Amino acid sequence: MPGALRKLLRPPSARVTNLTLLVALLLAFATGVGAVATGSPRGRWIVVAHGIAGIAIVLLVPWKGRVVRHGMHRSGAGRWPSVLLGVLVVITVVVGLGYATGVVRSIAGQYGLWVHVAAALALAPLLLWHVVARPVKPRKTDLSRRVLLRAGLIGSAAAVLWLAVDRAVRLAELPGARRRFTGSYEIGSFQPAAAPSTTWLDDTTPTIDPARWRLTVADLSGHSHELTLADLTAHSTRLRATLDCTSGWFTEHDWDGVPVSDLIPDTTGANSLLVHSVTGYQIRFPVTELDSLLLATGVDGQPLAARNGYPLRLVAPRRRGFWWVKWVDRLELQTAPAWWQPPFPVT
Ligand code: HEM
Ligand SMILES: Nc1nc2c(c(=O)[nH]1)N[C@H]1C(S)=C(S)[C@@H](COP(=O)(O)O)O[C@H]1N2
Ligand SMILES: [Mo]
Repeated sequence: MPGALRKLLRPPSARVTNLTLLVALLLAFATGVGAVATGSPRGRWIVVAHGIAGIAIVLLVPWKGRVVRHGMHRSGAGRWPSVLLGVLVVITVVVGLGYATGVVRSIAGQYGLWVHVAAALALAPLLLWHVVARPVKPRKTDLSRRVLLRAGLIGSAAAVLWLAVDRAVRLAELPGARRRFTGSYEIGSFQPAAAPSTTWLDDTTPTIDPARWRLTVADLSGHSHELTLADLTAHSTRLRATLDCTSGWFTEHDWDGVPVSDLIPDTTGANSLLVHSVTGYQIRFPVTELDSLLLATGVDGQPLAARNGYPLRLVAPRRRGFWWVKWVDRLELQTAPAWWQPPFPVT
């Protein structure tokens, strides 16, 4: 091994190790959130970046191990939360890899990805505390050539390992090889009865009397009109689209319904469309996207099931499942921009 490379691979100081690991964790966290937000193939890179960041953390284990071994000799009040943090990182990484390869797809009846995300969310406050409790002040030398080269080396090694894992999964024909670019697994496509049903947090399927239900369509000036279910089914068209839930599954169907732009031909002055559910769940779309949206009354030639949004649900191709509002009762043009909302629903 050339001397320069050997020098690079020599464990760095504790502070450089800690800072590198912190950067890798922050990258994994940010790209993880990005991975569950993305629904279009253009966002594939963020899912790949997430896998690479996760593997980089694994590569840092030997270096961090040295730091931990030294730290454990000193007893301190902060030890147990730190141990818990370490355990949560290990769980997050192991479950993430189990899910991505398809080796472990569910844990205790939960979708593996859900467990992965829950562990990652639980470790976030601990990580924050961990760094606040022992602040590592960045120094100018942290950006030295050696440190940057080392970071580049770890990043490249992680990328190569990610590719190797990806190839191995394909060669071994593990379930992970059949995933979509978002990392999700297929369930019940073109078979509405076999398709899953879920809610974002704790919404429950409402009981809706189709004879009394109306869709209210409101314009910018507050004027509105109402449509019955029969009004909507009279103008049905078909759209093939994939519902891809952030809990790690997707399902493809032919959705029957009315294009939103047929109901709202004129968006002059508006920036967004608020799509509201009987349950109070709501989400705002940019008006530039209305042409791609469908309000479905049926799926694969059958009426929608209550659990899947009967009588009316939104179909939002290239958006993740949480945008596909179920039990829609109101469409409202607004001047507020579409980004003027939490990045994920809060209801
Ligand atoms: C510091 C925290 C995290 C670590 C260390 C981590 C690590 C990992 C690892 C190692 C994988 C397997 C990747 C592969 O081999 O392709 C993975 C997959 C995944 N993780 Fe995370 N993750 C973290 C946080 C999150 C968060 C916060 C989210 C979402 C909110 C998330 C969402 C995902 C998704 C969607 C996948 C499957 C996609 C893929 O295969 O890359 N992760 N994670
Ligand atoms: N009103 C309402 N619509 C909703 C949700 C919800 O909780 N309430 N959950 C969303 C999420 S997270 C997903 S993945 C899809 C699930 O649709 P499905 O039950 O037909 O599979 O509905 C979306 N629409
Ligand atoms: Mo979802």
